[in-house]
Amino acid sequence: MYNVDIGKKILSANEEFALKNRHFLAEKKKLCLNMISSPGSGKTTILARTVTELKGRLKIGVIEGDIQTEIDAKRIRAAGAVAVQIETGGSCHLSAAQVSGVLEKFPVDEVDVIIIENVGNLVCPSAFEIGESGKIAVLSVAEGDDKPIKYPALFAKAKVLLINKTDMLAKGASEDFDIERVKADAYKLNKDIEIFPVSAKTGDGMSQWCDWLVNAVEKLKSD
Ligand SMILES: Nc1nc2c(ncn2[C@@H]2O[C@H](COP(=O)(O)OP(=O)(O)O)[C@@H](O)[C@H]2O)c(=O)[nH]1
Ligand SMILES: [Mg+2]
Repeated sequence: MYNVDIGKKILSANEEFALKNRHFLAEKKKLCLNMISSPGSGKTTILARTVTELKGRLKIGVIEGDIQTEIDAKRIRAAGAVAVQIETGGSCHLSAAQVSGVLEKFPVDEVDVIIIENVGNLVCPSAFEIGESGKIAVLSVAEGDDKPIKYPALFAKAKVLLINKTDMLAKGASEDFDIERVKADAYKLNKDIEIFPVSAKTGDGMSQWCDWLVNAVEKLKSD
């Protein structure tokens, strides 16, 4: 049996592409966020509302990942931002190679930040780096407050957690969803995570998330 240690980590093909994307984006000083959640928690609605709320303040470019269809990219374009759709054709997560292919033709210089909406899934997307500066987790109140402890990987890695659909709580729907429990569980996994309760439908809480985004872009530019 031979055990050869060449003292060098061998990167997977995905890690190679993620590194390439990271270098490309770092050279251009562009913030790139990887948005991850279950299907239907409100990623596209949050993004469309963020584009509208930050019009004139921040230029957002979006890469949409879905198994099939251009529906989400069209929704983002309708909100006024550039959006490119990746259809994974069955894969439950975006790969760094797919993102690399899009970045080659994306108008990166014309935007301040790129947000990538990953395929709706709480598990696989958090296991594959795509060259992002950080991950944004979205959890809607309709999904139950036990998700951070049941799916810890995403919440442990995310820079931001958006707790969406808070309007439902006000209406008495999902009344057993305990926001304080979610916050406590998320902080236990990740003491630095920033948590913003929002309603992409009513706009409640969106300005705090938008301010965080603007500050994160400014910080990267001045670093
Ligand atoms: N009540 C409520 N519904 C929302 C909110 N955000 C999104 N939705 C609805 O949730 C559904 C899924 O939203 P979508 O943005 O497509 O989720 P995605 O699959 O994560 O991109 C749509 O019917 C949205 O209108 C919200 O803040 N409150
Ligand atoms: Mg979507």
